[in-house]
Amino acid sequence: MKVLGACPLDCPDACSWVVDVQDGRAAGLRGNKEHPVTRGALCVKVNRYLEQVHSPERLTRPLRRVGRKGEGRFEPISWDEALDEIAERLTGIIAEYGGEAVWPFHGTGSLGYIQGLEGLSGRRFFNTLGASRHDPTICSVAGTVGLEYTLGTAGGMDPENLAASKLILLWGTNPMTSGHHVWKFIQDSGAYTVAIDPVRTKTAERCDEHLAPLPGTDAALALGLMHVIVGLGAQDEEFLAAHTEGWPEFRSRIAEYPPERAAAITGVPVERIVALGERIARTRPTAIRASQGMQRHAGGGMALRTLACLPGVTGDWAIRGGGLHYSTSGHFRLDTPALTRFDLLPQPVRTLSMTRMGEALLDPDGPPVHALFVIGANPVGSNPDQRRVIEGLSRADLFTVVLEHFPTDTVDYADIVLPATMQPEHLDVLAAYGNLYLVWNEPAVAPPGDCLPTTETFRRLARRMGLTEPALYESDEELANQLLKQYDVDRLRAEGFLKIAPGPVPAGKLRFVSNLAERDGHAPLAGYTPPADPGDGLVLISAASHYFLNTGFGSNPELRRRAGELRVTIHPDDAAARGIADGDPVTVGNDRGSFDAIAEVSDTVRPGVAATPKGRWAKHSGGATVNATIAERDSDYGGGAVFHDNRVRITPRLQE
Ligand SMILES: Nc1nc2c(c(=O)[nH]1)N[C@H]1C(S)=C(S)[C@@H](COP(=O)(O)OP(=O)(O)OC[C@H]3O[C@@H](n4cnc5c(=O)[nH]c(N)nc54)[C@H](O)[C@@H]3O)O[C@H]1N2
Ligand SMILES: Nc1nc2c(c(=O)[nH]1)N[C@H]1C(S)=C(S)[C@@H](COP(=O)(O)OP(=O)(O)OC[C@H]3O[C@@H](n4cnc5c(=O)[nH]c(N)nc54)[C@H](O)[C@@H]3O)O[C@H]1N2
Ligand code: SF4
Ligand SMILES: [Mo]
Repeated sequence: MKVLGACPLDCPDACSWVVDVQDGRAAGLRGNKEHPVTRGALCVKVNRYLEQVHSPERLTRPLRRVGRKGEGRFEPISWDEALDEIAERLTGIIAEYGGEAVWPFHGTGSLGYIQGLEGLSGRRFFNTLGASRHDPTICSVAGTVGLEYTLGTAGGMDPENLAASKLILLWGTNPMTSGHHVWKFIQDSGAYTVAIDPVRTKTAERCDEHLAPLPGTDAALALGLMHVIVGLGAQDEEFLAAHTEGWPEFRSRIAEYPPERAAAITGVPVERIVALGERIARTRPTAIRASQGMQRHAGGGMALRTLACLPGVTGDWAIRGGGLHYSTSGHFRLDTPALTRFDLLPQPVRTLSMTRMGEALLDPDGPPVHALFVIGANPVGSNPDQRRVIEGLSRADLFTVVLEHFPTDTVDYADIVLPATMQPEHLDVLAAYGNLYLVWNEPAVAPPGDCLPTTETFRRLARRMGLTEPALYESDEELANQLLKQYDVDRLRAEGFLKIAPGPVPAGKLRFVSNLAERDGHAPLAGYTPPADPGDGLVLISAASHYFLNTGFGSNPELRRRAGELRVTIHPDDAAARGIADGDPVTVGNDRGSFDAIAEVSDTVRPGVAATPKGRWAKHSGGATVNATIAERDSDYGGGAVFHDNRVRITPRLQE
């Protein structure tokens, strides 16, 4: 039997897949050939997804902690025991401290709307209790807000239209690793491709040209390019007059960034800026494919905001194959409020930011958190300021429940662990953020052991606590129908995917001057905001690993073998200055923390920059990963994280 499903992982592509079920077991998994973006192919990670599903390491029983927090010693218990204990602890905590002492911490392990982050699975239950809100700030919010200021939407262009582009700027994005299906459309276009990335990534290797700016300086580069374009008189006056607001002010802003100044800020040679500016000036349509990488900086929101102005100056927004693609999420008309039901909150509650977990657990601005539910997240591995996160999770008075598939670093700090179903075992719906398809995931097989869908876990917990709100007991099908009111659910379910129609971009006029930004307390005019880490040393970029998905797959034996030992890449000049040779053991650190790695001396990173992949498990890495060095500091817009705005010292590690 073949069953249509969807990849739930935090990846722009949201592949449609086909599960081959034999004797009630998922025996095969392949990409859906019918899906126009998946085109039959998954990826190096998800080709091994069934190894994960059938892994002997998989958590299949509820567990109760028996050792110290962090030790990772547990005993299996029944669901009845687990639910009784959770219900009792929650009731006590809420009676003593109020509902806001409860924090449902949702991560990106699954982006599903029914079981995962996008519908904040379980949120109805938490609303009934009056729990704190959770703001998933860790990934893309700064760029989203920045684009909304300029465009009135973060939706952007349909990436399938990249096939019609003549010039494509791959700006702070590494799709060959972080979502490769878009590359087909880029390849089909035959366009001239330019990678703009401090690191010569797998993507940059494939491009016609590569510019390596200093991290966090992209808006200055964009302004320099626009300076060249306007200097040639290549701005689209008609588009500017009809579809934009604030052009005179923005034109003055551009005038502040002649190529020489942009070169001084970005470290890109002036002649390269001039040449690329000239190329953009004469090439219609030009498209920008940007993604989340470049906005993990103090000025990350502003970077996307200013980048989205560029196709406004050239008029590319009006041409098929022109514009900017960051995320397509803004185009889906999904009724998430119907899923999350924040109207069930008995009173207004505070919001806790995902990226500020250390602060929220140790030094809260408001009442302390006493009960933490970690759902599809691995904050020990993925959050900034690992040492403080661990310190917070180690609090003896914190009651922590972790819903998981694998014994992650975070699981080790749980009081109760609940085993969750994996994608072939439950119903879900995905909306891609790198294309315009909804994808349906039909349950294909029964779960192993005692694993339960997240929805069912919270239905049972609600019953155990005697909650009477009917919305807490609706089935997964009912939830899906409520979410998808605007779409043909029967067709989606039958065919496995459905392309939606995008809204207009820009929505209304493109705003070089944004009232919304001003209202939020930000500069009204788009511009450049420099990086902020005040430390010395090299800027350390910790971007997507080719072999892991955040910390997911982090214990898969074959992927670990292929990823090899943990390396930090340093430019030969920077290595020489520190007496470091290729293959040397080094310590990478700053005032926040440090981790150990092997030096890879290579000019794939520009001078002043070092790179190491994200996603390693602390318990495989001597107790600390790159996230020990990252500051729990907000980016400019939306409280986003600043993973790549991180200065470190790299020193040789003496071996005994
Ligand atoms: N294999 C794999 N795929 C993934 C993930 C994974 O962990 N592994 N993660 C998934 C997730 S959660 C997300 S959000 C997406 C993210 O996907 P991407 O947006 O591709 O994010 P990153 O990998 O953080 O960064 C992309 C590139 O930005 C570059 N970069 C960093 N700072 C700057 C800067 O200041 N300017 C410029 N121009 N470039 C900069 C980095 O060197 C990197 O090559 O990928 C998803 N896909
Ligand atoms: N240094 C550095 N750190 C980063 C980044 C970076 O660029 N550099 N990028 C950041 C980004 S973009 C993101 S999105 C975050 C991600 O941070 P997190 O949201 O913490 O994501 P993961 O580390 O993948 O952890 C997800 C966990 O969910 C589990 N899981 C998967 N599916 C399900 C499910 O259906 N139910 C349940 N209960 N669990 C499930 C997986 O086993 C995994 O352990 O990491 C951030 N961390
Ligand atoms: S991780 Fe991305 S590329 Fe890989 S199967 Fe999932 S959606 Fe497709
Ligand atoms: Mo992300």
